[in-house]
Order: sequence, then C-alpha cells, then structure tokens
Amino acid sequence: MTGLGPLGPAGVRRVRGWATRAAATARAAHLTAAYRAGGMEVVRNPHLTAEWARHAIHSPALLSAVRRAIGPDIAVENTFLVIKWPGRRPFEVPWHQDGINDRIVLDPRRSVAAWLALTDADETTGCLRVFPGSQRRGYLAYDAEPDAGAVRGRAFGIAGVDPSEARPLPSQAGDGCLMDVRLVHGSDSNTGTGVRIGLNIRFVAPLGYTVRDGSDPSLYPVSGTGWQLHPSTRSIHERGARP
Ligand SMILES: O=C(O)CCC(=O)C(=O)O
Repeated sequence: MTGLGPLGPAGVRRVRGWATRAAATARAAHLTAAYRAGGMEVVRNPHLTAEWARHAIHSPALLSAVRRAIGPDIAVENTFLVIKWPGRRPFEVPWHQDGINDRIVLDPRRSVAAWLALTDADETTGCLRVFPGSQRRGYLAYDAEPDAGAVRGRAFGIAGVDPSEARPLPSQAGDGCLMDVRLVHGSDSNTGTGVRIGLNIRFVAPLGYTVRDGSDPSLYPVSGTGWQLHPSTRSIHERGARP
C-alpha cells in the first residue's frame, strides 16, 4: 500500500484545539493523580471506560480534520493513553507504523491516526518524532513487540530507517496531529521534569480495516451513518461499554 495518502506529502498534519489548553491540562492533572502511585504508563482503549476519553474522540476540531481526510463515516478502532513519567525508568516508543500489526492492517486511504497532547510535549519530555514522507514507502517489515508490557498493538522494530531523518513534533496541551497510518514514528523517554501524557487514536472509515487474526475489531462509531449498519459495530453496543 504505497502512495501519497490523505494527508499530503508529509503524511502528518497539525490539529489545533481538540480541547482548550486549560481543559487538557486539567484532565492531565486528574490522570496524573489517578495513575502516579501505580506508575501506570499505558491505558488501553480508555474511550470504552472513561467519559473524558469518549469526549476527546468526539472533539469537533478533531473530527472535522478526520472527515477531511477519510470522509464522513468514522469509527474508532483503538485508543492508547501513553503516560511518560519524569525521573522513572526509560520509556521509549520504538519506530513503528500505526496501521499494521499482527492483528490488523488498515487501508491508508480509509484510516488515519491521531495523537492528542494532554500535557505540553517537547523534546525533553518525549514528544512524538516522525519521519515526514515515510508513508510513501508503504508498510514496512517489522519485528515482534520487544516488550509485551509496553505499548501493545504496535508493530515495533522497523529496520532500515535513518534516525537522523526523524523530526520532533512538539505540541502544546490541547493540540495534536493526524498521521498517515503508514507514517513511521516513535518517541524518546521523558528526561524532563514534568509528566507527558498523550492519547493515540486510530480512526477508520467503512472497509478501512482487515482483521488478520480473526479477532473482533471492536469498532466504535463516532461520525456519519455508514458504521451504524455495519454488523461489526453491533458487538460494541451489545457489550455496552460504559464509563
Ligand atoms: O505517545 C507516544 O509517545 C507515542 C504513541 C504512539 O506512537 C502510538 O501509540 O502509536
């Protein structure tokens, strides 16, 4: 799956104001208080359990950017909350592409990944690092996840990328970006003094995903009508995920 993709030559586009800076910062403070003692680093699919995350995936600024990229019918396939604590063990997210792993492969014309900053993120605290234009190389071979306890559902260990071509993507709380699902990206450990929190979201349009291992894609519709009729969405409603 090669080609330019819905986000143009760079394969990444800024999203401004998915939340106000004050609202994002307040949410980050709550999350910090809730997770600091346990040192939680990754929360899987918070949109299925937490009202704030469900609110985030419905953000008008975010959804209008996603609609421009992949059309009006949009479901969330997966979310990850990533918390990088200062002064703790290293937590680097290795180079990867969001659209492929052992479970699923996403069609880059019908899917897009988002990363939303709940705190400010800069090079010191471990902001995203992206390879602009890397989506044009299509899906790349990847190794198995090196650490099953780390960010699961990612195809880690992409070889043959030159780290000097990576560009930092600092972000303010309340902003973020959209990424082509083939864009190679990762992030360094937090060597700063403040916590760094980001929410990663995979959005798909109808026919945008292929399940590789027979598992339930657990799609959560957020926009349009196309997904309401799709049988695969029924399971999520019937399971009745609640905050
Ligand atoms: O939050 C981060 O540092 C990286 C997250 C990421 O790349 C992902 O979840 O795909």
